[in-house]
Amino acid sequence: MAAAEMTKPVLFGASYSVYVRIGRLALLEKEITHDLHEVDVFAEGGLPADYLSLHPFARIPAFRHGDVVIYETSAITRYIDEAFPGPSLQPRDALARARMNQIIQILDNYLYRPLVWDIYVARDEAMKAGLPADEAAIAAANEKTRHCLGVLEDFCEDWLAGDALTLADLHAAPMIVYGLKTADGRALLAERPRLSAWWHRIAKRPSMMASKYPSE
Ligand SMILES: N[C@@H](CCC(=O)N[C@@H](CS)C(=O)NCC(=O)O)C(=O)O
Repeated sequence: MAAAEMTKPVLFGASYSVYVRIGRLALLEKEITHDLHEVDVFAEGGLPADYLSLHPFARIPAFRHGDVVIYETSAITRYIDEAFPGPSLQPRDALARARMNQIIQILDNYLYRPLVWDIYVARDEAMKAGLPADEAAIAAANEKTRHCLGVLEDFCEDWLAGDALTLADLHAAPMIVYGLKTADGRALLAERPRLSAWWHRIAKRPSMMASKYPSE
């Protein structure tokens, strides 16, 4: 066993975070013993000063494994998959792997913002403030999310990138969880039968149970 494999990895970030959960899911699916070091990126006092040595862009998560420090979730999850034993979370075939990477990019670029921020966070913040939500902005986010889920529906088989669980599924599920906390998100997912079946499949995985958001 390489020396690096004998060091317990640490994921830095908050348990409410979509991107931290993606990293945790990869660790849990590979059954890698690890620590979650809580870092609240939205804390009033800001991030601990030394966190910037792990992540110069002040986002979460960051990941440390021995002397290795990695930030950017997709780099972290690929490292986790490739540096540790356990079931492979990436297809071997070049085209299937490209599809998985394509889906991850779609999730980052076209789903995360409208579904998580512009629907879930917008409604949650309005509700907590006792104010009406900006329905026009939320309607626009619904349309963007609908379009994105339609694209994902076309890719979706048993899993998002084919017939086996991959990093694409682990990237999507934490976003969908927040979406499903809203009536908008539930209605949008219900329009997509393959994605709905996929959701029931992934929601039952022990990794999903073990990484629940505090608010879940
Ligand atoms: N591209 C980054 C995105 C990570 C990200 O946006 N994390 C959020 C929490 S889920 C964050 O740190 N937000 C803090 C901010 O926007 O200031 C990655 O893939 O790791």
